[in-house]
Amino acid sequence: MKIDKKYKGLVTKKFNEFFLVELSDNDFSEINTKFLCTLRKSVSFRNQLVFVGDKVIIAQIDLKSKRAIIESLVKRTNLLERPAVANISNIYVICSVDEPKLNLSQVSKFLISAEQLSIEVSLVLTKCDLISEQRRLFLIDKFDKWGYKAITLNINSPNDFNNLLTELKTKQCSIFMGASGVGKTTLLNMIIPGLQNSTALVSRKIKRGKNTTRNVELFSLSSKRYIVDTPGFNMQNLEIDIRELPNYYPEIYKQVADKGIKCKFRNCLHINDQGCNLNKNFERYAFYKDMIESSKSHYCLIQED
Ligand SMILES: Nc1nc2c(ncn2[C@@H]2O[C@H](COP(=O)(O)OP(=O)(O)OP(=O)(O)O)[C@@H](O)[C@H]2O)c(=O)[nH]1
Ligand SMILES: [Mg+2]
Ligand SMILES: [Zn+2]
Repeated sequence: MKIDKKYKGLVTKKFNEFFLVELSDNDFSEINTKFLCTLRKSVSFRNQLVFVGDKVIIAQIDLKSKRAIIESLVKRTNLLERPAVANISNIYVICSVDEPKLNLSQVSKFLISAEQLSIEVSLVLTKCDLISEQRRLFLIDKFDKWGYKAITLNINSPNDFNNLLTELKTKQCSIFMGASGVGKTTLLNMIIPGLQNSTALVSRKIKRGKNTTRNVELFSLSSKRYIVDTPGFNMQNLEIDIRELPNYYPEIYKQVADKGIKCKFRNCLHINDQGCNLNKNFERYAFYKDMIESSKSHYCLIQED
């Protein structure tokens, strides 16, 4: 029996041509369930793909088989391209301090990639049980200078997880993103009671994760609060509009916002000293400059007053 009514839902998982959709406002509260949906072949998608995190309108709901059809896509607020997730409110870049080893260039690339969405970006350092307290404090200080208050986790210290959980419950839809083996799924299993998603030991031989999580999947934390677990990957070269790069470094954009620094040219890339008032005395400046200089496109830029 199919219900003759349309409902708004949230895509929580996607595999092949199928989507799992959770109803947003549930008329029939007795069925707190997800529907397996396919897309209606219609013009309403205008060739747009549907991703996890998307809000959709579903119809032809069959309560018995738990099947339905996605009729249309609700306008999304943002879309992260890698991993592909829509409507995110917060990004948590997850890095392990060891096993796999902390790679600062990777951390930086993850952070820059995350900053492109113009939403709040947080940094989580996992596996702090593998390093000394002195090293942990050193890392907190380092990332503080990068502009991030690193959240540090130690598997033997449940308090760390409780604090993070309290924070996550205030965010609408957070995503965990980072390399394979850093502990994204372990973290999720720690904070969602009853969840036992697969995790795997980091390979002894190559000291890398084993790509245990295969799908992007959205989990409910509490009413209307979600977390997305994603498959780990390493950051390759970033494709970035170099003119926007200063907006992706807190060391730069905080100087502009908090200290009100102004350069002679409005779109100053802060690489020449002429008319530039940015304090360049920060650790990632060399990395920033390299990114600008390795991009040919900036030679075509015209400086504007
Ligand atoms: N010592 C220690 N090991 C941890 C910690 N967190 C996770 N691990 C271990 O790290 C390994 C990898 O963890 P996963 O949670 O599978 O990592 P993941 O980031 O989900 O990896 P992918 O799904 O492959 O992207 C597992 O063996 C975990 O037990 C921690 O805080 N301390
Ligand atoms: Mg995982
Ligand atoms: Zn400047």
